[in-house]
Amino acid sequence: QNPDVDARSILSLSLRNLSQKLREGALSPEAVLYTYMEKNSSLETTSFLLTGKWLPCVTLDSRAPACILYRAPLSLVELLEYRGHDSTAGLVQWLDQPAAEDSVIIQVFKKLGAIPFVKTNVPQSMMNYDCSNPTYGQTVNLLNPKKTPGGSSGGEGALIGGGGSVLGIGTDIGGSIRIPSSFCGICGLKPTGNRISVVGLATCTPGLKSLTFTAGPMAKDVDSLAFCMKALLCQDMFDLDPRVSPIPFKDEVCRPLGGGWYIESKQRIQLTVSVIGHLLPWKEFLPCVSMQLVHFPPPRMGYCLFELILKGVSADGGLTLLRNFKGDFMDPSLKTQLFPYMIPRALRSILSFILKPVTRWPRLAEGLYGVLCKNRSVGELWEHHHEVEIYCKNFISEWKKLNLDVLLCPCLTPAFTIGYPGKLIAAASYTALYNLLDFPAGIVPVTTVTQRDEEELKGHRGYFNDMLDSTLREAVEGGVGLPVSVQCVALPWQDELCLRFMREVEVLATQKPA
Ligand SMILES: *[C@@H]1O[C@H](CO)[C@@H](O)[C@H](O)[C@H]1NC(C)=O
Ligand SMILES: *[C@@H]1O[C@H](CO)[C@@H](O)[C@H](O)[C@H]1NC(C)=O
Ligand SMILES: CC(=O)N[C@H]1CO[C@H](CO)[C@@H](O)[C@@H]1O
Repeated sequence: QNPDVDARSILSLSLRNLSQKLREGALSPEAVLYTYMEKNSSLETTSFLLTGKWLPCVTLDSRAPACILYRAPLSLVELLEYRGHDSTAGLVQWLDQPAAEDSVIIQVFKKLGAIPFVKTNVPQSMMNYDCSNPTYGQTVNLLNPKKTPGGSSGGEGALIGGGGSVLGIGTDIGGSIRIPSSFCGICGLKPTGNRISVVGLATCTPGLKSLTFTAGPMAKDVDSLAFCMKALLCQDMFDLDPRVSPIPFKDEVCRPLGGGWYIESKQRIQLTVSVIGHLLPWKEFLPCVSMQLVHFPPPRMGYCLFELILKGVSADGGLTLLRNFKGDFMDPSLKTQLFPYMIPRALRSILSFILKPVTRWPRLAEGLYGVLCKNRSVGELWEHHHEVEIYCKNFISEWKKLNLDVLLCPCLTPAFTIGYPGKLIAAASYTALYNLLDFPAGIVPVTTVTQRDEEELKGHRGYFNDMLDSTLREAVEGGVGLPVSVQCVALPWQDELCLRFMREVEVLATQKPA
């Protein structure tokens, strides 16, 4: 109803530029908010990506225009607690329990003048990278409705990818910011743990310590992520959550000097996708303009996946996770994934014993063994945490030997067909590795799937030519035109360096000849 408002130019601004125009009064806050709300409404009808309710965004009139995020409309993953609203993860048990308080991130956003205006959809229980639950339904990938937007922050991925939000906050315990960013062709950063407060973020697996749970920004461009990080890392957040490390954002970081890369480590974890071939030219392309990249195969990936990640996530035999489903419908997307937890205990040991020698499915057997193994004792859990510490120490010493600052590596890409993430939950190890290590890691889209990739995919056998390899092939079939992304990694607390590297990759991706 504002004919003089140029919606397209508003929707094309980065967070930094949008905030600047709002502060200067060059754009009216109402025009910006309503433009985004209108865009959202049109997206919602096609993909169910919102969670039913808009947030009450008119309460912030008193904020001074000097605030850095003055009247910038932002979106939030559903689990971020917002006073007076539910955070349910699509679980019936959690319905009708409105949050008594805003999460720390929301409190800081409000102090900075931002307007959190909408919450977005997640998979039931969050422990999956599809985006479906019986309460709000299935969110689809706007680039191809047969594909999932990824998860768990999948509604964010779809909304931002579709242009319905300039920046959103997602959460990540195994790839939940990075997988939807990759599947939807946007950028996302999983910061180092305890850099951004997670107070007021509900989780279905409280007590899980093997993987670090984080919250971080998702946006169309890397600069918006950096701008949001800089805004959030302020005294207000350090005061509200004294357990966050009070390190302000470093504007000046040297360009990364030493870079490493890997595409496949010839170990059992790596699920090969033919489009990963797109990344090969990158390791040759980067050095001419930017830096030398040296090969860095991550140490002992098979051990890392089965012994550290899977066993860590299942240390309680699935007890805590399953408790959330009591008296609820289980979303079909979760059935394959949660099935092993529902096998009676006695049968589990027998099954994993029988499955072990089945060479046709070596990875499946090992994966099941990791999950089925047991409900471990305290002593065993301590031993597990100790093994994780040793692995981190070794990983860092390998990294240091090569004088690396940053690492370029694959993430799950391109988007999977709806329903497949639950069958390929181990594939999340591409991203979960950096929750285990607690390194900052971000996603940048670099290219798209071509017809030729699709042809080559038909011959994909992987290293094992087993059920997981063929399931992966099916999952990425029919993906021509979908974004292909890479993952950029830095050492803990080097979030700024990670962003700097992501920015360089982003610039190269736009310059790269087709
Ligand atoms: C932001 O503003 C800068 C300088 O005015 C401009 O160069 C850049 O293209 C803008 N970017 C976006 C995404 O609006
Ligand atoms: C886990 O082990 C504890 C102690 O050994 C036992 O009390 C509990 O019932 C077990 N839980 C499951 C789900 O097996
Ligand atoms: C801002 C924006 O993109 N608005 C669109 C909302 O959706 C309708 C159709 O559903 C479009 O006509 C608008 O342009």
